[in-house]
Amino acid sequence: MTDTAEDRATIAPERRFVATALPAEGPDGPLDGVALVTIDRPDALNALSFDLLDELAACVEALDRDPACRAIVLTGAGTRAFAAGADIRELADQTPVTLTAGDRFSSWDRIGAVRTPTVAAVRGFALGGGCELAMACDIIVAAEDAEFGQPEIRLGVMPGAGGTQRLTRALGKGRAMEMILTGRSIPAREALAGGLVARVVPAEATLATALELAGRIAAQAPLAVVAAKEAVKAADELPLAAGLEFERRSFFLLFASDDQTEGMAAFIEKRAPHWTGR
Ligand code: CO8
Repeated sequence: MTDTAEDRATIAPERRFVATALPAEGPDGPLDGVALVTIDRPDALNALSFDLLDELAACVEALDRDPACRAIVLTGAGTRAFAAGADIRELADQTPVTLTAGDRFSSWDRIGAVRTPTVAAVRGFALGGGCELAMACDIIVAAEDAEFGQPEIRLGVMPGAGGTQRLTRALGKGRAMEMILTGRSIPAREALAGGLVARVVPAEATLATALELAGRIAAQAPLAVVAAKEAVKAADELPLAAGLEFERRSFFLLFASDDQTEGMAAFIEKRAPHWTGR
């Protein structure tokens, strides 16, 4: 019998492909509120097997439930790849029936539903499912040697975990079409110019930069961070008028929080705010 996504999450298989640290270790010691999640399959360029994705989804969901975690950095082990795509050996034997009955793509929905801000630290290849995973994160920090692409067309298929939608939203139709229809990947600088990534840094500085960025997010008022992330995400889904309405309601709601009172009082009293997340 095929186990469901829920079973797989609750049974919590032993960690095989994903390592988690909370708090993450920064250059100057532990980073309060920041978790580091590392995809650890470097011998296959961190290719995303179904089991790996289930494990990743279970990890980020557990962190999302943990109040001690206020930002998540996702990276790939080694220096060569964030992730070189879905596991082609595993995909090769699939049929429409196994893909439908197995419901293994539900892990993508679980990863995309995380409320805690996520920062992808990308070195090397972010291809196919790897590019889709980076794009499912809120912010991408790319190494100068990073390469983003959707090469599925060269395998006789097409992106299946968000590539046609998120790349188009990030880079516009023309560039997304070119990349998806030819399989051409783009270097980090081109991804930066197009707005796909937020920062390009020297390769050795990638993880430290992502952790530092996550640390700055983790230091903000927690409720405001979650509400702001939700509103920015809504910009992809809603027409402008509905998005503006959603933003305004979220803004008004934050005036019920202790952190709004504290943040504004701290500004007026010229002191640092102390957030309680209430
Ligand atoms: N799947 C499985 N194994 C892989 C993958 C992959 N995607 N990528 C690399 N590997 C393995 C190689 O087979 C090799 O293993 P071994 O040493 O046992 O032969 C090892 O990693 C090292 O790779 P290479 O020897 O190929 O390294 P190179 O430096 O020569 O080349 C490349 C690096 C260019 C990145 C090359 O490995 C490559 O082209 N990889 C495949 C890239 C690709 O096509 N990605 C898209 C995959 S399809 C996809 O992502 C669909 C997503 C759909 C949704 C997700 C569903 C789960």
